Amino acid sequence: MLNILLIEDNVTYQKAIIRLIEKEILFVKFKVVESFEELKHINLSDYDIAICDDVLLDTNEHIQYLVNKITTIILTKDKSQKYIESVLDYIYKDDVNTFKYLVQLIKRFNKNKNLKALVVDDSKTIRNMISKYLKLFNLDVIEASNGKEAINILKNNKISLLIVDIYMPVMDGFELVKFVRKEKSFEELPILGVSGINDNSEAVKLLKFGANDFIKKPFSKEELLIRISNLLNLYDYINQYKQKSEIDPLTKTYNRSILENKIDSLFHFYEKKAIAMLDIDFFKKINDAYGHQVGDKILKYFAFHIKNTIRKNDFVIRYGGEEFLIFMPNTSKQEAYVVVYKIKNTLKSVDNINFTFSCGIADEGNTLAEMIKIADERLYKAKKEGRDKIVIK
Ligand code: GH3
Ligand code: MG
Ligand code: MG
Repeated sequence: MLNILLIEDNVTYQKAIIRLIEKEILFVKFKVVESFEELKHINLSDYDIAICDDVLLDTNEHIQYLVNKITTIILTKDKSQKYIESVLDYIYKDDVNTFKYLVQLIKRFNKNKNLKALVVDDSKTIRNMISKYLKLFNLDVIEASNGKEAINILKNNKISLLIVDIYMPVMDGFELVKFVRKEKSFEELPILGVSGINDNSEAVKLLKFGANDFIKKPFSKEELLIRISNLLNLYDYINQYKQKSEIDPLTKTYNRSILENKIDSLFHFYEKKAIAMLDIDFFKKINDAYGHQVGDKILKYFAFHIKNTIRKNDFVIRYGGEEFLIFMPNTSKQEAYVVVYKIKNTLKSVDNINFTFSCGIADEGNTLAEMIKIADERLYKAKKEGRDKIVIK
């Protein structure tokens, strides 16, 4: 839930802003305040962001009271941007289009709460300034003073945005971007380059190494935030789309495309890993006897039950119609057996129809394809030996 404090006495503006934002953000709550007197009685820490008409809080003291405690967007007719350093942004009331911008800004602010940015710059002053802006924008921020530090942080944190300076001691921005792009593409980590150099060819070089955008010092806060918004919006969009294309609509498990896109690289990342292939027994007979819809219900339950039993780091993939693959990192086949045995032991009937499955497990094989093949052969063996069995040899 996003809690917005709207400090505005004009009812037309109030309504327009609330309507526009409610249309775009599902879980949002507004509190409208119409004077500073009223504002003083509000507990500001109950709110995520304030949208404030600068005529209502006309003195410096009033504005400071607000911006010291909460991220604020100023609504104004005055173009002086007096408080730009301490507020998130200015929205001009004389232009209808800026209200659309306000909605986009709030939307981005809301999504940023789950994201972490890494700011890499050897200048503490620049780092602090960028961090301050990003925090106002609701991003979590970690700082590093060179590429090497950044790589260590990237190893241990889920970072969604990397901001890099070019020239730094120990390891510069070029080296850092090259290193990051060896394993992470844009949809995993967008990169924004920052530099004070007046020579454009340096920026171009960084872009060629894989940075996605570039901003030259000195830059305004507005410019930085807009470029960050653009990168993160694209990043979200691609990931939402990708997620949809990787999920099987019936069982909500991954489909086979994830084997190539993700599991293959994880396979080589983990030294120890196991694969289990599970296939429902005589599923055709179940379909024939009770109908396809009942069959679907069993498939959904089976997938749900597997997901409920396995660990957070395991992956379930719908490998075929009624065949599921579980990829288990840091797991031997004996340990995988325990997990699959638990799945088997706690399996329930669906609409009073009992069903069983057979399973083959492998932790041998030098490639993903090889390990799948071995597990599949064991599954076949389990079927041949009478079904309702788990085979690991
Ligand atoms: P076995 O024990 O040897 O695995 O026998 P089986 O009948 O389970 O295997 P077979 O491969 O002969 O048949 C699989 C059946 O699964 C046939 C197919 O119609 C059914 N099936 C595949 N996808 C779906 C689905 O999405 N929904 C339903 N209801 N059935 C499906
Ligand atoms: Mg089957
Ligand atoms: Mg089958």
